[in-house]
Amino acid sequence: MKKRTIIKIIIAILPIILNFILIPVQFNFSPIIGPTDVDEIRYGKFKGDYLISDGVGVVKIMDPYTRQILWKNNCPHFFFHDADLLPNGDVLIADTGGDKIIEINITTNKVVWEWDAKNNSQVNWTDFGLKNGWDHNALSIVQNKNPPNGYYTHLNAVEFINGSQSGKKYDTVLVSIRNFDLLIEINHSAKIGEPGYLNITWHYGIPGNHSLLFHQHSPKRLSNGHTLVCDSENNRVIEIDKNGKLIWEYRDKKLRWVRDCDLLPNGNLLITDSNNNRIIEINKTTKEIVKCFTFGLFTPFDADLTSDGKIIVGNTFGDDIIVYDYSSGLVVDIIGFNYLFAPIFFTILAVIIYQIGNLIYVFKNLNEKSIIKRFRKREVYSKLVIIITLTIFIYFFYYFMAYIWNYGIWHFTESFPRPSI
Ligand SMILES: [Ca+2]
Ligand SMILES: [Ca+2]
Repeated sequence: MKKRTIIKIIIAILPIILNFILIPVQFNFSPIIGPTDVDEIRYGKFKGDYLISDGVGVVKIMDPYTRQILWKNNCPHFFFHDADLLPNGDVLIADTGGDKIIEINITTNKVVWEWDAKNNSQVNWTDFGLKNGWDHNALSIVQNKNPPNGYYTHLNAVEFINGSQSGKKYDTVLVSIRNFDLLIEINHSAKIGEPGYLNITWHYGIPGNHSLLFHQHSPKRLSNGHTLVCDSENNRVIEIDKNGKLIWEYRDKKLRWVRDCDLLPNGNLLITDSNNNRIIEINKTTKEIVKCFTFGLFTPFDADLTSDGKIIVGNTFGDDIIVYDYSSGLVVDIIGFNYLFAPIFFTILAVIIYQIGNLIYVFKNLNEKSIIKRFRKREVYSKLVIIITLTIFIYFFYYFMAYIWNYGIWHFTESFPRPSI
């Protein structure tokens, strides 16, 4: 086989090899790994920064402009899903791997409050189930603390609810327990020994009863007291009142695993349609899609509208946070490295290296006169043009990808309506 053919084969295989190397290595270098929930911090000394729940059990606060990590918890578990910054400055975390909700003081990095779904002295599920008339199937789900295939609770969301805003004398946290198909609200104010300590003050759903909820995500308490929740494996978003009555429903057979839904200031809903790799905004009344964001998305978990008019997305399998301009729909920033694009990136890099190698080969062992002579040849210029063009392309890689996607590719690849962008 000719030497050149061997080099060409290596160049073709190199991106694939690099990808295999990159995936484990990026765990050490990437600022974000498998992000789930990403919040813009709205108050306090971290105002404007992002609170990020990384899939590898780290919650961190990042300055989105400098990419500097300003804080991170140092008690990692395998899996965190969701975090909330509390008005007192602590961070509340849905510790999926530990079947717990924990509150961490940012200054001391110590756990200052916790609710443990596995701890009988904090919650007796059998008593709770019997009191609420659960059947044998529901009781057997909550009683099996070590299910053979997976987590006990897989609790996947926590939201702090200020009592004064909801007419209560105490604050609560709204928790989604995915494997129980259950939402609960827990008293967060009462301390150990005080009346009401860790009491479940509200709940919705029955374990195993999929007509109510089926592996839900991201419940939100609305200002009218209703609860908005993604009923993920039923492929719908529902709103229920405090008595558990279904008030509103958005069900579409095109939805695939909805995992986040926010009520926007204009009354529309921002929905993360995870397995369709898209964020949609729908009109709550007509249920029509009015906006759709897709660029670079790879099983996104959560999307929020920020105070400065951006949509920030925790793009779990893309290993990054994608930031869109809300009104134009264009990508304005990507935080982290999206290995979705790595094959393209490394193929181009390999071509550049190959062409540089070629150039070196052409000029090897030539004297000064012959070098000048060789520079007059068209072949040398074409190689230089390729190297310079591709180097510029690599440098502005994400901007080019964003441009190509926003203005072109989706016209051919997408079967969903995209009215506004
Ligand atoms: Ca959150
Ligand atoms: Ca959200």
